[in-house]
Amino acid sequence: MEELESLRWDLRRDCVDIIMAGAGGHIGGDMSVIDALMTLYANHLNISPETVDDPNRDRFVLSKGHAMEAYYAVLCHEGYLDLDDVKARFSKFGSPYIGHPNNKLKGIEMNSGSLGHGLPVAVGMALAGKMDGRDYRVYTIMGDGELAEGSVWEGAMSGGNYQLDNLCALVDRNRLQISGSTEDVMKQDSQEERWAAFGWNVLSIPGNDVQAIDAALTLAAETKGKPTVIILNTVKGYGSPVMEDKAAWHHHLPNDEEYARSSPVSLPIRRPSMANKIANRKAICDTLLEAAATDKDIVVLCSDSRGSASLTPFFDQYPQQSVEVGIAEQDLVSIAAGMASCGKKAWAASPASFVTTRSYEQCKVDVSYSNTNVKLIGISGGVSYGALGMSHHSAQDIAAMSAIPNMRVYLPSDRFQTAELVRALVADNKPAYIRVGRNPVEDVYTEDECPFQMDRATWVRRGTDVTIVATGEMVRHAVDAADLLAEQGISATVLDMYCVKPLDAEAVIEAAGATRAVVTVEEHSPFGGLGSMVAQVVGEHCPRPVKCLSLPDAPVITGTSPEVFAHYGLTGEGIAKTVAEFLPAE
Ligand SMILES: Cc1ncc(C[n+]2csc(CCOP(=O)(O)OP(=O)(O)O)c2C)c(N)n1
Repeated sequence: MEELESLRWDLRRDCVDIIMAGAGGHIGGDMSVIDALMTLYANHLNISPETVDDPNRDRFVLSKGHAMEAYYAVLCHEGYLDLDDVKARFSKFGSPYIGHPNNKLKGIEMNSGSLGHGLPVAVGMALAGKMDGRDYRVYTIMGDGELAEGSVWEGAMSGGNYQLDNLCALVDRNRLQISGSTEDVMKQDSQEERWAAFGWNVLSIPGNDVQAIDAALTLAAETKGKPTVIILNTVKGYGSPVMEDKAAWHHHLPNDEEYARSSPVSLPIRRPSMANKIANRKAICDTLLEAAATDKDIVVLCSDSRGSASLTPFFDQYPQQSVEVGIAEQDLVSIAAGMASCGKKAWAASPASFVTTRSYEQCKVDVSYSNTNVKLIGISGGVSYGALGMSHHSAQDIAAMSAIPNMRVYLPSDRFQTAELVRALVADNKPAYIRVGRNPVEDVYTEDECPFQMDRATWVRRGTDVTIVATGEMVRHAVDAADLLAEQGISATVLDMYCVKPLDAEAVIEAAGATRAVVTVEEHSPFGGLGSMVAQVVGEHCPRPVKCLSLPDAPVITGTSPEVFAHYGLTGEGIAKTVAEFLPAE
């Protein structure tokens, strides 16, 4: 136990160094949970790097997957991974060390990152163990904000129902989530009563006290006839005077001074550069603020996502027209639909990956089929979450949302077009999905010159050799490609197809008809998106060779958006190269 008392500080230092080396991480939640992770691995899990395939091994699922840097520190200490290698490659281009659990790495059982999955997965593992007569135990750790996800309580229900005494859930009750205190965002008290009502054995302990954690885990293993939940009453950012109990440290890269106060080890600091550009999500907030000044029916809903959606100013200025639902994307969409059915103009914002596929049934039935006036804002779309990995990328959203009847799908290219689009959508009363990226983007248009017609593509360039149809952030790259092609004597049309659905087929037919080939560019999987839709139109109305540039049908390589785009040829240069190679001779 004495050894663990000193180890927990070493692990914290490793964790901070991993974050510094990778230029970012979920440092606050790493610090609150690391004592439990360490104690679990050191004293309770019957696994080792040599037994990762043993069918009798204990299983662990990190449900609050964003605490990955803490998990890396523990896995390295336990010999599954090499600390120097993790530090050298965490979050870097092409690295397997992403910001969430990746089960291609030794010792990691399951991928996670989308909150609310760990407990039901752990229930499945525990059930399988019972069926096979094995005596392994299953553990999962969740965040307290995460408990707003309904799927957690579906898991709690089945764990209690099946009396899974081989199952132990731990809740990192640090009382903070992204947008502030859990009790302000979506009340969680009393955790003890909630779990007990689901038939669980409940232990509530000081969650940064190694002895208490160790004793509770022993008690859980001795408890028969029901699963155990350990409520770890922790402090977010525990151990560092600059971080403790501060929501702003949820995801943060310490500056030099903060770093010196967080950890004694010094490392060169790599910070992401922020060019002087504006993210499209900011344009959404500005335009909604403008519209809400005269329209009290506009309501904005967020799922612990108001900061990432740049919608905090709206919540501050119009608290009566703002609704926080906590980390509960399905609830978000259904509540928005219910409000819209009572006359509100509901704008619901959440990461694109979650508001589309996690809430798909709600988008389909409550929004589209019921024809409610809900505008779904998918933020941080495509690969803009970078090294946070596949769980956070939305590479299927265009296909998924377009397949729903009565759902329109828009990907504006820059801030000026975003503002025009939002103004047009405020004025209508039909469902729509708008996807924007996370990062600042270069302008395609100007304040004075942003030609915009609802549901009509914008002709950014008119050419005679090739038609490039692009959407969202890819439009800027398509324009750059057209400029490069012009230097080679190739004349390109660029269509900004911000309206993927309804697709402006007329523009596609006109452009394709005047050129020899069509190239589509999108930040999406190769199937069911812009490329598929354009190819359908071209094939039917004016057959021409079509080349579709997209992300691959495979896990996307780790990297920042620019690195990923460059790797897959989704840049001005890459697109120009493809066009030059692909364009048939005259
Ligand atoms: C389904 C889903 N929705 C949203 C997110 C984005 N997200 C990542 S961490 C986080 C806050 C988590 O808060 P909490 O569970 O309290 O974790 P902790 O404070 O311990 O870090 C959110 C909203 C996500 N990863 N998954």
